[in-house]
Amino acid sequence: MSGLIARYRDRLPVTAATPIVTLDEGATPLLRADRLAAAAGLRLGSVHLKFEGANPTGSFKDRGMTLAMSKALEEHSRGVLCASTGNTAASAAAYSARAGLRCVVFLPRGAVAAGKLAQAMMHGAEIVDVPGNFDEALAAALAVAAEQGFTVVNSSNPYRIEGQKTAAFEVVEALGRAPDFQFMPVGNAGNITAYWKGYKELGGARPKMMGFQAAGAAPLVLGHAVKNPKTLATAIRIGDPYSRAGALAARDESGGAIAAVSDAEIVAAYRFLAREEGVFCEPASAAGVAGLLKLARAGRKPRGVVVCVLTGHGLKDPETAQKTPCRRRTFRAGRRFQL
Ligand code: AN7
Repeated sequence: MSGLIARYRDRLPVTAATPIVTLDEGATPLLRADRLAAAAGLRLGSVHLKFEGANPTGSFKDRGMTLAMSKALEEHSRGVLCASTGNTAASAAAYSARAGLRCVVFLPRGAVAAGKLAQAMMHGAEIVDVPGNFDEALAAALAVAAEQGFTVVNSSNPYRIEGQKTAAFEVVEALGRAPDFQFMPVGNAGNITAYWKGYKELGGARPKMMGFQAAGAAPLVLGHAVKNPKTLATAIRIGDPYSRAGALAARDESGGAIAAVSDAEIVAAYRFLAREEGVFCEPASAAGVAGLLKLARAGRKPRGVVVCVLTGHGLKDPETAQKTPCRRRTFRAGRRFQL
């Protein structure tokens, strides 16, 4: 049996009776990123990218979804439900297709990238358009699920966090030690909570957890919810994170920080990774790298081994990608073409 439940069975809440729903998620690349290291003024070999876009549906959500869906089947759930900025919906749709469970996704209208919506549709999820933002969609989803007995597969589901903590195990296996710093985006704050749980369970050294929110959607930086969150990084356009407490604990217990980066900084990091490292992630995923470059520019360079988590694949959001400047010409037959 493949997949991360098989690999980490002894550290996950499964039994012989749990039917495993898997798409062989996890085991994603940890890539050395020397051009990024150079751009940040850090030692070559010290910066690595955990490319979660290599998961089966193109995001880290698959780590939590394999476990959440397996437990939903074990518990004879009627169906699963989530609110989503897109990636949770895409992952829930794929895993519920495999499980044979009904899947309902509450989506903030007009705020989900095209690739993610396409995935949810293809995998047969039922889509509920919410005229409002993600926070409103999540409140609606939680209320409907509680009333009608559906399993919520947002990161309020503890199995999501359990599955996602395995990414920390993989980072430590690949490096042979824990990194000194981990940079990552923060939206609903489940993932930073999960990584921190994973590092703590391993015992030993732990990284300082460096979380980055988009400046227009930075409730954890401001210390209060944001009513109308705004950012081009739609995955993290979240004003009232569910796992706020987990994120603040990760920050404080690790001696890390949660800070904001502007959309311009996110886009610059997103393009840099694609052009200089050959790694195409979605805009939200570049927030951690944007944070690393911003701190380095301010003379606050992290010392030691750095891991940046790239949470989702760039193909998720073709609209943003296609706004990137590109040298493009028309070929005319019969005319000389100068390279
Ligand atoms: C690419 O899919 O919230 O801090 O509904 O898709 O654990 O929320 C996605 C979040 C980072 C933030 N990067 O992670 C959803 C959703 C990408 C994401 C995050 C998301 P959390």
